[in-house]
Amino acid sequence: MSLLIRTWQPLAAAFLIGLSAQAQFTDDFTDGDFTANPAWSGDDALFTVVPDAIPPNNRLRSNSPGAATYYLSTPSTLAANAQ
Ligand SMILES: [Ca+2]
Repeated sequence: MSLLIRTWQPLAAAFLIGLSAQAQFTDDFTDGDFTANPAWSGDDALFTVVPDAIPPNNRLRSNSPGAATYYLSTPSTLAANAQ
């Protein structure tokens, strides 16, 4: 019986990790615009979207001249469904 549990524990862990990954929100900024689809808000004057080394991907970059506290956020319903 313990052999069966030891065999299935890694599979169960991989399954649960896969489920938790579905609760993550991602944005690849391929449209080059973080103010729409989805709309990110916050200190938007301190951010810009720049081309990534691998087209068509883009990257969100900070324009802050130095160390500071700034943020962007976007609403998501994924967290409400996470377990
Ligand atoms: Ca966008």
